[in-house]
Amino acid sequence: MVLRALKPWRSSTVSNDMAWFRSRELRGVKQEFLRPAGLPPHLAKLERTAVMGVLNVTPDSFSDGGSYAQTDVAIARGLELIAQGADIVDIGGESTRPGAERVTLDEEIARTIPVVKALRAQGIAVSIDTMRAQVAQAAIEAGASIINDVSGGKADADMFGYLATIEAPYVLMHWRGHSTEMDSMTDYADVAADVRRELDDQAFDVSHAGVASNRIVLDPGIGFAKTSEQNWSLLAQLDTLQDLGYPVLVGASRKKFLGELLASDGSPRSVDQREHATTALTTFLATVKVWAVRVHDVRAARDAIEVVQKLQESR
Ligand code: PMM
Repeated sequence: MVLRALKPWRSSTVSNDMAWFRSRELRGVKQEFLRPAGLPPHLAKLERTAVMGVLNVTPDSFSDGGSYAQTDVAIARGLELIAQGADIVDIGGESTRPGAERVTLDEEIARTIPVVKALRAQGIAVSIDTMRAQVAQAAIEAGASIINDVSGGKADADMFGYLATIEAPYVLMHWRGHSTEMDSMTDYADVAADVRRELDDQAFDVSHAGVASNRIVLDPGIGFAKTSEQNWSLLAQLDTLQDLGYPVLVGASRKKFLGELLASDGSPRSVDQREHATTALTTFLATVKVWAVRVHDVRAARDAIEVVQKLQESR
């Protein structure tokens, strides 16, 4: 109760003062590279933007839905992502594309956990893309290293309590509601400021639940309760979010706003023809030093990141 009453003071005074201070530095392109605590050793040493390869073990995700729905095919795809340069394989068992219905807990566990186990057995760093505390727990017990929660703790009241019992990094994404309703939740006074405030509030709540704040990664939630223009505004003002001082992850790969940008004859560019635009965004994101990008084509992302790194070292 008392903390709730204190929250507006904390958000508007401390954060905003820090934001003013840090954004002056940022405008001079002096963004620090930040990564979360609790990563496996090889990722804790990485001095560049990490590549999280998408592995949706679902029949209906917008880009790769159906391709890896069988366990053995999903495992083979995870190995392929690593061979192509992924640092982390992000395993999801529930589609979050607009309009998607929820899967049951049992189904989500049946889809994801065998894949987590098999990839861990090969020494691969795995994140679990889930909104459910019970799936997060099953995945951690099977060897997952990172929890990636697109609901930022809003879909399951048990998530923050569970997180307080483990040490893994937590990707806290901006989210306003489930896939069936999110397209009607796009009212913002100022999208960058509003997303920043809503994420800051969730980060405060998860810290208050007992999760060390240095384990938290923030994600603007590209495509979740946002119009295309709002996605562009958010990306263009990513420093507003980075100002909060947390590592940032962005998942923009092949999303609809890219298809709409590249539309011809009134039709959005098809999902499989959005790769160059995705890579252009990865180049931008590596330049502003986000901790990680979540992508489908990991080789293209790694190449873009190598180029940015070389340019930075060659100054
Ligand atoms: N997007 C999707 C799924 N999981 N996780 C994070 N952290 N950030 C995202 O933007 C994100 C995500 C939906 O995209 P997909 O259908 O390609 O997996």
